[in-house]
Amino acid sequence: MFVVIGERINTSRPAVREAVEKRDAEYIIDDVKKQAAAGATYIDVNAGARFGHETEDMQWLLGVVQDAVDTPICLDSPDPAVLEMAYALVKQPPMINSISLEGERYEAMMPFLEGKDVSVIALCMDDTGLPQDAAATVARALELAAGLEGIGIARERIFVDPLIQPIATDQTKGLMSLEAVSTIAKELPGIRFTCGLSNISYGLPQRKIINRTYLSLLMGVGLDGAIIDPLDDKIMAAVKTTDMLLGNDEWCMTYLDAVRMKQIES
Ligand code: THG
Repeated sequence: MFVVIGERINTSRPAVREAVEKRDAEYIIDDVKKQAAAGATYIDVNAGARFGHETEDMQWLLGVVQDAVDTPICLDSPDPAVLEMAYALVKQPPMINSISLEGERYEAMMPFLEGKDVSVIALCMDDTGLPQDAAATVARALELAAGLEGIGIARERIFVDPLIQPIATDQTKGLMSLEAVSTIAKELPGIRFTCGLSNISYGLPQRKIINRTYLSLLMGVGLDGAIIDPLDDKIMAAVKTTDMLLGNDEWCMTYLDAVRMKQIES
């Protein structure tokens, strides 16, 4: 089953930021109940946008979200100390978002992750920044997977994030991640993938059609999860339709159920 990581609880979104500032639990509860009902596999929680408040905002959000729904949490922070604090507060095995090859982050994350009952997002980022071609993305994914498998994280629980980059400034960036995902899937059978999509459409109009079309292309080469808005009916329809077309929906049952519930329309 495609892994839908619901992206909405992120303080970079103005409405969430305001709710967190006011400690408006009702707003958050209502939002995550809708995400869970719409089929989120995980609820991503990112409290990074209020500078100096990440730890206390993350603590508060985790309390509110976990009182409202039983959906597992995707803990989203670049700061290993925040992830470690947050890990102690989750009631179910979380997804850890994320580790990368950036030196300090890698060194702090590895001992923390060792022996933990978690899934992990492995960002193909290092101290030189974003990968510049598919070969670099592949090399970084292999290094991250070897490290994580070496500390006992099962391959099926490693979600490689190839780091999608804007097509507007470089027309090769769409193919770059498609090629990377396809190669990594062959090199590491059983590895998983996820990504945030919105970077692909940065700088272009009508971004959502670009995001969901690219999502289908990525699914075609093996993407099996994404950080998306589960309340966006059109992207959820694209996920279900693509999953069916790729042979992952026996008798088209999930597709047909979604049509019957008016979640998918031409
Ligand atoms: N990879 C990983 N984690 C990530 C990202 C990634 N976490 C953060 C981010 N990228 C994914 N999360 C979001 C959350 C909200 C929005 C986008 C990505 C968002 N986007 C529109 C905007 O920017 O204006 C608004 C959409 C809307 O609400 O209508 O809000 O790449 N591992």
